[in-house]
Amino acid sequence: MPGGTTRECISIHIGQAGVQMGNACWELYCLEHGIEPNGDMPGDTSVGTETDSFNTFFEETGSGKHVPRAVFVDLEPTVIGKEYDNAVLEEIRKMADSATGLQGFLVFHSFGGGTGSGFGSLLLERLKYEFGKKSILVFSIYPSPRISTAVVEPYNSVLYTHTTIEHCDCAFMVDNQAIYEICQRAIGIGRPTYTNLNRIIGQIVSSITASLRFDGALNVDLKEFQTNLVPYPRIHFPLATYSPLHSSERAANEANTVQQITNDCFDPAHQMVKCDPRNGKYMAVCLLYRGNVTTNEVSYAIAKLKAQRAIQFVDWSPTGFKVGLNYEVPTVIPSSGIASMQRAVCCLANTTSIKDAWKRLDEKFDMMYSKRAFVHWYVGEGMEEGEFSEAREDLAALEKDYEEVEMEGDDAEYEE
Ligand SMILES: Nc1nc2c(ncn2[C@@H]2O[C@H](COP(=O)(O)OP(=O)(O)OP(=O)(O)O)[C@@H](O)[C@H]2O)c(=O)[nH]1
Ligand SMILES: [Mg+2]
Repeated sequence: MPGGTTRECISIHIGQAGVQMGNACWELYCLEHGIEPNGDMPGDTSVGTETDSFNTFFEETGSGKHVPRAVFVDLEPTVIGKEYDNAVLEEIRKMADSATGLQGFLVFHSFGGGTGSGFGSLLLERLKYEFGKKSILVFSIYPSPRISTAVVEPYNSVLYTHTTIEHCDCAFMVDNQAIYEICQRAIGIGRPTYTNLNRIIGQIVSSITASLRFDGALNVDLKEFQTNLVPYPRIHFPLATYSPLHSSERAANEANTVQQITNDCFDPAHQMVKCDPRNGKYMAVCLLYRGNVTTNEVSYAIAKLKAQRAIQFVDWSPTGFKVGLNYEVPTVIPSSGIASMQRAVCCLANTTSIKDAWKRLDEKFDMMYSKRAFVHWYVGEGMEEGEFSEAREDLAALEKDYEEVEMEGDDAEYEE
């Protein structure tokens, strides 16, 4: 990386889900870069100069320790975040000040948690205000009724989304139910724990950030995710899909060819959010490969996939797949039960079908809100009831935005 500036990324982990996802991600990053738990990195030949790619995520101290550029925040469930945002922001400012070429922020949280949604939206607002031009990418846990959740999660999710839709540039929803089923079906874990879910999530986050942390053949930076994936500011929730994921036992029977893993990206069983892209239209597709993969294999796999499957794009999309290639072989946490693999792909696709996820959330919100159930708790904390209906209307508008994108180009058929 010539020039001497590092394109730093600061990760912010909020609430229980944000913090626990953070643990899984940083554990994996450390393994990938050969960084020991105490911060030593025997393979670092340039201690003191922060120009290697991994320095985007790790800061080097004077004594040669490698410290994550990350802030972890969790609050007691009853605490109102407002008193703490200055302190947290001060930490973030310090990190930003020590950066030479800050790219932006990666924020991790749950939609449903009080801290994850409440403090999360407060912080995003302040980040956007203070670091306006920097990219903000968010990883949001989407609530699943099957995995212990609080009844008010649909409220928190809708309120959070309304407050933050203008303050983040790109957000990846991670549906706990989808990951839970992947754990059961692909990894063979009967009753997955949060640790199991988080390790899968770690693999995906690692793939998305690999091009920022390693030198690669075809690199993608934070801004590029947005420019490639987000055609309209509000339509910024790409669907992530990952392959391969197998248990260590089953892995031996799987070929995991470039063709196979590429095909898997268009199979709902490998998606991080439950929705059916076959019922929607794609606006953009980004394929991030890592490991033993060649550009020729990728081109061939994509051509064959397109010939065999109807992947429907909106009219105005160039229908090309943006490809990222990283030759570093993927790493897995040894005790995770996830088989190690020679190659993997993470597909980020902006598809209108993700509106199904909003629809499900909105319906749950409506069921409770029609009875005004639990609303008094929020009013008691100083919220106005009007904020509920305002947020819900915004989500209805979001669903409509997706429908309009889907209809664009079909106009001719509907006009008199
Ligand atoms: N994938 C995953 N989901 C989690 C984890 N911990 C909690 N969740 C989900 O997050 C939601 C609850 O939010 P939490 O993150 O626990 O809450 P919080 O942000 O700490 O907020 P409080 O309500 O103030 O405790 C539920 O949907 C949980 O299923 C985790 O480690 N991994
Ligand atoms: Mg909590």
